[in-house]
Amino acid sequence: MEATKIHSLAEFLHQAELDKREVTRITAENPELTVEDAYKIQDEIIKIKLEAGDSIFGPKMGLTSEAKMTQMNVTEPIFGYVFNYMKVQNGGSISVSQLIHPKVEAELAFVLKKDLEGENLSVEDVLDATEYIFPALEIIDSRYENFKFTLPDVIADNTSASRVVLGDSLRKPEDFQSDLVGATIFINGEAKAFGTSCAILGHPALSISMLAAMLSRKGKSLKAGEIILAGSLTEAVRFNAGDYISVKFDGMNDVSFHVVE
Ligand code: 0L1
Ligand code: MG
Repeated sequence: MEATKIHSLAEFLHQAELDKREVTRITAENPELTVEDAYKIQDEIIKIKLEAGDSIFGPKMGLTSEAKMTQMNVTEPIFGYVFNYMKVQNGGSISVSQLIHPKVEAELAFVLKKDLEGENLSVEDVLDATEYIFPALEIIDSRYENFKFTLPDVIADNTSASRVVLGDSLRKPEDFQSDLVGATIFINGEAKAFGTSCAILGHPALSISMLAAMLSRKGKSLKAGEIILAGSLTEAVRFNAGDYISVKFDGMNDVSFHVVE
């Protein structure tokens, strides 16, 4: 796909986020769009945001559950980037009027103490390079009508990245050698979704390994100090103004936010 087309599709999706407006998926008019083109559009959105003064918080993995991969007919997850403007304080508020049709996922985040590079890294390689693992909530907000998209659409749309709430319980990687962590999403005190860390590609460290592999094919690597969202333990749950979202993770403090108009 031509560079001018890549740029105009990136502008289109970036503007949809700024306008908080859902748009028709870009493959409807561009059915030839490949996964490679889609990552170029994502790169262009990142460039546009950086030029506008935004800064990257860290990478995120998406479609890490078997259910989502089967639904999208893929064998590999996808990745995108969380920006600093997307960060929300634990216990803080998220305004739905700033978003389109947000959903919340219970995730685990990794902080690296060493650079990670290459293909086929084992769970042990990843844990050995990890400083801490901590709970986080990802708010996804596809810019597409009714959250309906194909794989290239969602990659181009920076994997629906929208907001992130970071928990304050830092766990040592040793705790994740064999432990299964569960998480339950409560909305206004009612349990809405439950899942375990096993839902993230069998083990969240394998998600980081896959990210390292996907980046290494692009000549990139993961860096010490980087915070990475490994993927969701649960399905994504829609929320509305007036809701209070609180997520209980085994052995860690709750992560929560209020939803305001
Ligand atoms: O973070 C995720 O797993 C979501 C990736 C994009 C798919 C979606 O928006 O549902
Ligand atoms: Mg996610």
